[in-house]
Amino acid sequence: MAERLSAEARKAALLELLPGWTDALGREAIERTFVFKDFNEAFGFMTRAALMAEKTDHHPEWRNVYKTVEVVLATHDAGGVTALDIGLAKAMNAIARQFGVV
Ligand code: H2B
Repeated sequence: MAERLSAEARKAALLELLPGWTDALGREAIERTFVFKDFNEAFGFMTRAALMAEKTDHHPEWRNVYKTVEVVLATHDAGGVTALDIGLAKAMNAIARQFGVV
């Protein structure tokens, strides 16, 4: 199983995920809100991210309202943030960039 990152390791990893990802308030998780041009692009992002999540067997908590996608990442099995979350966050940033969201 992937190892839970310490608060310091999490902060260091978050620096590589700027702009956008922050420590979630009140729980051990990281979060980012993505805002796309419209629903079509938001859902396109979610579709690609979902395929990535399935491939890696690591899944986001997320909420979509029209063109906004709120994402929270944590490793439930580990009770915190692991390298799997950092990897998925990086992949999501790359997918969002394909839709022009930096
Ligand atoms: N996703 C996330 N975010 N955390 C997990 O601990 C997790 C997961 N566990 N996806 C996986 C699935 C596990 O339940 C399966 C059985 O591999």
